[in-house]
Amino acid sequence: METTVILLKPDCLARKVVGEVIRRFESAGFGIRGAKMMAMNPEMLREHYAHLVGEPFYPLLEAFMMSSPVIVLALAGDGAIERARMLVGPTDSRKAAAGTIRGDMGTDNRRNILHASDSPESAAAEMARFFRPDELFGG
Ligand code: IDP
Ligand code: MG
Repeated sequence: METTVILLKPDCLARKVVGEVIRRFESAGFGIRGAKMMAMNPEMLREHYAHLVGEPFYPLLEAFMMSSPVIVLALAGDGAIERARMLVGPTDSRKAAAGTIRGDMGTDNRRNILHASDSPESAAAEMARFFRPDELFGG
């Protein structure tokens, strides 16, 4: 069993598709190990999106991610990290296939509904970044 970290972004909450996104993961066999609502701040985002801090679009990304609270999930399953990325689809919602979460619910390459860890290393770092040990169950 592996655990991946999902962030339900402000557009997910604004579009009221939180339940639908969680339903898709549950239907695919994922189990919930941790869940909470939290407000992002610039320091946390600079760490989480360290690979993008120098991009011209970074200020808009930061503003978007702070435009409302997000919901952080730790989801467990066999091959959870890669399987979640498959369910989520590519970064640009406009290029994501129908049937993927971003393809069905996202808007563009910034407003794309959710984040999913992209490797075992980032999943471990994100679990430590967003959850205290006593906020993670099972696994
Ligand atoms: P990912 O979320 O598919 O892993 P990353 O390249 O890690 O994609 O980018 C993180 C987030 O930054 C994206 O989900 C999206 O919200 C935003 N982003 C990425 N590339 C662009 C871009 O070219 N323009 C605007 N926002 C972007
Ligand atoms: Mg990424």
